Amino acid sequence: MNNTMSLPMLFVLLCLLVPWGCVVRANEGGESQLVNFLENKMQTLDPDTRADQSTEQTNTTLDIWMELRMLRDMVVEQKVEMRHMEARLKETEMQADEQKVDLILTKTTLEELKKDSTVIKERLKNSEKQGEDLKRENTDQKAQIEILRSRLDASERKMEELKVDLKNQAVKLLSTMARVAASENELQLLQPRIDNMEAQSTVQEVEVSALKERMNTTESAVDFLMKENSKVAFYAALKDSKHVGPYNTPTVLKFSKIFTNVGKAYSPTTGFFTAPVKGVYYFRFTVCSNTADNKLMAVQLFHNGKSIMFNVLGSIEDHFNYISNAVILELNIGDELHMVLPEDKLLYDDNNNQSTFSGFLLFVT
Ligand SMILES: *[C@@H]1O[C@H](CO)[C@@H](O)[C@H](O)[C@H]1NC(C)=O
Ligand SMILES: *[C@@H]1O[C@H](CO)[C@@H](O)[C@H](O)[C@H]1NC(C)=O
Ligand SMILES: CC(=O)N[C@H]1CO[C@H](CO)[C@@H](O)[C@@H]1O
Repeated sequence: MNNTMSLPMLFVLLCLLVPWGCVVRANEGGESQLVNFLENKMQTLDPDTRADQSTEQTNTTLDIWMELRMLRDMVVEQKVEMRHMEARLKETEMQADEQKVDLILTKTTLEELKKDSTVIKERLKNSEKQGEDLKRENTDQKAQIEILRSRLDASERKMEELKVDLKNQAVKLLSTMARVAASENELQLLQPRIDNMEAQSTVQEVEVSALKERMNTTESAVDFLMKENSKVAFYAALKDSKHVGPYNTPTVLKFSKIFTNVGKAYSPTTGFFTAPVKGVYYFRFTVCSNTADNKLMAVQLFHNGKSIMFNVLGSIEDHFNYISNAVILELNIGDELHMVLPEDKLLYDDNNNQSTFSGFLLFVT
C-alpha cells in the first residue's frame, strides 16, 4: 500500500529532472530500488560534499534539491495523510466486518423469514380456501336459514293458536279443578260412611261367599235328595186280621204288609203317604169284603184331609167282592194322601193279600 500512488509520480519527476540513470521500472518491485537511487543521488548532490563543482551545476543542484525537499515534505505530509487514511480505513474495515456479521445475521434472519413467509403463504392459501368453503357454506346456510325462518314463522303462528287454545283449556281446567275440589270435599265427608260401607261390604262379601258355599252344599244335597226322592214306589196289603170294621167313625186304613216301599213315602204305621217331591203320582187300590150279612163295603180316599173319592158296593150276596180304582194326582212336596174306611162299613183281608194299596211317582214337576 505504501507510496503506490505517490512514488510513481515522484519517479516521473526525477526522470524529467535527472535524464541519466532512469532505468528503474515503475511496475514491479521498483519501490526499494527507487529509494536507494534517491539516497545515492542526494549524497551525490549534497552541496557540502561537492562545493568545488561549477556554479551552474550548483544552481541546478540547488533547484533540484529545493524541489526534492519540497517533494519530501509533500511525501511526509502524504504519509501522515496516509496514516490517517489507514486508520480510517481500518476503522471502516472493522465497521465493514461488523456490518458483514450483521449482514450474515440479517441474511440468516431473512432466510428464516423467507421460510416463515412460505409457510405463512401456504397457510394463507389454505385459509383462503377455507374462506371460500366457508363462503359457500354460508350461502347454503343462508338458504337454510330462510327455510327455517319461514318454518319458524309458521310454528310461531301455530304456537299463538295453541296459546289461545291453552288459555281456554286452562279456564276449563280451573273450573274442573274447582268442581273436583268440591267433589273431594264431599268425598272426604262421605269417606267415613264409605269406609264403613266398605267394611260392611267386606263382611257381607265374606258372608255371601259363606252363604254361597252353604247354598252349593244345600243345592247339591237337594239335588241328591231330589234324585233319591224321585225314587218313589210302594205296594202294601192291609192286614191278616180278616174282618176290618165296621166302626162307628171313619177309620184310617193302615196297609201294614209292605211289599215295596222305595223312598219310604208311605208309612204303614200311620197309613199316610207323604209326597217327597213335587210331581205327578199314580195311586191305585183294591179292597175286598167277605160277608153275606148285608153289611156294605166302602172305601174313601183323602188328599190333604179332603175327600177325593168314595167307592161303595151296594149289594153283597156272595162272600168275596172287590172294589178297585186308580187316581192320578199332581202333588206338592209334603202333600198327604190316605185311605179311610167309612163308618159302619167293613173290609176284609187275610194272608192272601186281598186288600192292597199302591202308588208311584210318574214324573217330577
Ligand atoms: C258351587 O258349585 C259349583 C259346581 O257345582 C262350583 O263351580 C262353584 O265353584 C261352587 N261354589 C262355591 C262357592 O263353592
Ligand atoms: C201274602 O203276602 C205275604 C207277605 O206279606 C206272603 O208271604 C204270602 O205268601 C202272600 N199270600 C199269598 C197267597 O200269596
Ligand atoms: C550560469 C548561471 O546562470 N549562474 C548563476 C548562478 O546564480 C547566480 C546568483 O544566483 C547568478 O549570478 C549566476 O549568473
